[in-house]
Amino acid sequence: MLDNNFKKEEFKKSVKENVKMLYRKTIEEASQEQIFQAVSLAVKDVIIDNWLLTQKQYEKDDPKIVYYLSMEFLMGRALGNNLINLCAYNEVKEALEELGFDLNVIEDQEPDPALGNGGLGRLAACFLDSLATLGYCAYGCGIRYHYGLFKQKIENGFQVEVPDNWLKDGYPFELRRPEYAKEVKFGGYVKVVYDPATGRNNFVQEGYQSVLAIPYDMPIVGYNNKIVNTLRIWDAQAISEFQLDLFDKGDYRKAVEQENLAKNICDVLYPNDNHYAGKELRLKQQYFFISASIQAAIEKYKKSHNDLHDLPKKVTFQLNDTHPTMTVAELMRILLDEEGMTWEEAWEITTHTCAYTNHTIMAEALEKWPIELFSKLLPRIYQIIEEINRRFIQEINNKYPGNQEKVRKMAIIYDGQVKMAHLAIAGGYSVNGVARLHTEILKKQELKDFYEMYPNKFNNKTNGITQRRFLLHGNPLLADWVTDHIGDGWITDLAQLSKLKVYADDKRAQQEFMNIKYQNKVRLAKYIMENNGIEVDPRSIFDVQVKRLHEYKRQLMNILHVMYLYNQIKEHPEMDFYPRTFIFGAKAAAGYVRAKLTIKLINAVADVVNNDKSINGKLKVVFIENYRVSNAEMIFAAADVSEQISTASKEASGTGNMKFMLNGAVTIGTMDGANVEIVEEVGQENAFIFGLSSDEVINFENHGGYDPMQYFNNDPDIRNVLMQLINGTYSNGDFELFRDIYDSLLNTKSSDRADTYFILADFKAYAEAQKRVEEAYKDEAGWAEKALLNTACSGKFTSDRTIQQYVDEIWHLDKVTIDK
Ligand code: DL6
Repeated sequence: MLDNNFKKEEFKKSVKENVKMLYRKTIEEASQEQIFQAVSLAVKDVIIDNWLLTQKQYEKDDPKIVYYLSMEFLMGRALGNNLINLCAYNEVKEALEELGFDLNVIEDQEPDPALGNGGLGRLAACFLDSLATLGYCAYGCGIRYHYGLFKQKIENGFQVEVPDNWLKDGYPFELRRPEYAKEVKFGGYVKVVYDPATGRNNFVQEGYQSVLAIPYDMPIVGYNNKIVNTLRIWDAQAISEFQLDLFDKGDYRKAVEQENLAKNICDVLYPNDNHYAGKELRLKQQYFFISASIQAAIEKYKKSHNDLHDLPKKVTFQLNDTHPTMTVAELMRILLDEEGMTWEEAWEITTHTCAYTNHTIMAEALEKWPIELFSKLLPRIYQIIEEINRRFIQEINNKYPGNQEKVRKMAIIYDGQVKMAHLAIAGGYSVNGVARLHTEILKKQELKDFYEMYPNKFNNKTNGITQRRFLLHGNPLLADWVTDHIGDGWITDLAQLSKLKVYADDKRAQQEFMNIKYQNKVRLAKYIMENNGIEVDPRSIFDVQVKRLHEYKRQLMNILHVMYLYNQIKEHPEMDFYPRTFIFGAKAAAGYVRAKLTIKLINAVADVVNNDKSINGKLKVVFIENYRVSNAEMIFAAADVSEQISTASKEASGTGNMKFMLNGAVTIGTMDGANVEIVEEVGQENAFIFGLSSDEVINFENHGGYDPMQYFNNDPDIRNVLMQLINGTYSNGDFELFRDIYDSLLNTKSSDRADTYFILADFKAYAEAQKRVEEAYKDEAGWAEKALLNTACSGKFTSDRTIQQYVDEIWHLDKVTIDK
């Protein structure tokens, strides 16, 4: 379908014109990168018309707005996605072919904006896509990091981090908006000034340093509806550049300090996933983007409304985890100090405007800021939080008189720390988890006391993903096949995929489906050859685990199992074994030593196994360098088996699991996160489930009784594999290289329990489930049916469904359509 604004000949003309204007070149002389810039500009031109239309419509309809506040937006490349959502992908492909260019190659020129770490940031990006597609007025608010998540190089099997200078050549899909700049204040002290006119004390921050927050807007194009929402990311600029007179007044030191503050704030994304590092700069980043975003939101609201008491009817601030929790205090500050409201009025508004999503139960990810650091950097905000805390403790005391234990567990400030999750819960009207099991664990375990106090705030919103990127763009062959069979309604209504169920046992459909999978495997095999120099057989089972590297995700269990299989093949060369390619992709946080060592282990095993001619290529191991959104799309499309093997209870939801399922991969996994709901949709018989349940894990954690040594002593297969970690098998005779991993499984060196993530407890069940995978794969028709059913049953996992639930149950937004 061709968007009305999109005329092929005009488009070609505009690309040529852009090349001329930007580079003083003819199209024949331009490089692929220059063509990318010129094409993007032409596409942006179309988008901007729709952006203006959307703005006009919003001004007219005055819909309620959700501000999705997030430290991370893992957007991935924009060009292809924008073309898909403009319904102009094929036309532009054709136009470029006529000009002598290949759209895929042009798309590859785009830096992959990696302003996020993993699931949490990518979820935010999917949500923006769905919000625009469903016609809801939404702003993403975040930070314009100059360096996104590092690029990963693998050198001698080790991860090396390379800075990601994504802005180096300029980013065509952003618009600088200096006219909307906001001042953000840090440090200084709070002066109390009595105002006899009102009889109130005013709180005035003095002696502070300022930074100017400059917004950059990125268009978020809805699918085929002309709606274009905005992702607003803030950059920092020194205020002294605007106030050169500071130098004249001799306040040189302050000017330099402000300059430095501005320089550092947006430098780099912290590369931690599910881990809190407690760095002062991170706290600055948080307040910086929150203060700017909330100021801008209030200013916008006041332009067309005159009573701030009605703010909750028109605005929701959704906090993507605790990182943006400062919103609660900043909104209070504005309402109290700038709008002159009473505490009660301000609190009533705030607690009906903020809502919080929890994305993890990992203790190490919980944000707790030392009060010295907090109060020094943000004196007024800290003061407000102290008062929130004082009143909150009063509320606890009223409800549970004399129960100091409750206060200890629930206070916002306790033990010299500000607990951000507690502030987010007390200061908002909704708390949600991201999969049913996760929400239940929050209610019964992690946030039990809060649930008891505010049961009505708690709700579940199972995550989802956008099919526009992860099927329509990432897997065009399958997308076309689906459309041929059930029409194209699935693009905006994924539940329609269930119409495919009737084809599950249809021989021809099965063959076509598996043939598409095969072609996608060939495409990935080519990528692997070009990038890793490893030859893999597309007829082998592609067994894939791609996600951030974290101990709880248990990539280690996967590679230990590969070592076990290799031992089996070596010991029993005659054994019937279906060829398997184990594919990994994962970045480890730069300071996460054990995770990085696991990457080295995977590569070390790959070296030995891939080069052992005696096993006739039955087993291959590939570690794909620099796993990111752009290569992810290709990887999901090519997977047969989706590895979702986290320790039960630890993965809040997972979203990769959904992307694999959509693309017809079959899950091998634990009953964790959204896997539970995936199995519910597709049926136990179409997945391979194994391992401890979340209740069993939690029971061990609470009551002890887990002894990994018992598995080592009683199971020779496990013992063999573990001994190979310390006998040089995979380290050219170096006994020490992988000792830390060995120790982590068997020896308690610190206060941590050995084998924190129950790898040895689940190992044999995992191996047995893998055996079932192999048997099932040998049955071609049976496997095709399973694979097809996975696609057919994945309708629930669209982010369109998730967003509609947020809208119905938390945000209550109004649907907008662009007037014709
Ligand atoms: O909700 C998105 C995503 C989940 O799918 C993952 O299971 C979960 O691990 C991830 N959580 C985080 C938490 N980070 N912090 N803080 O990334 O969220």
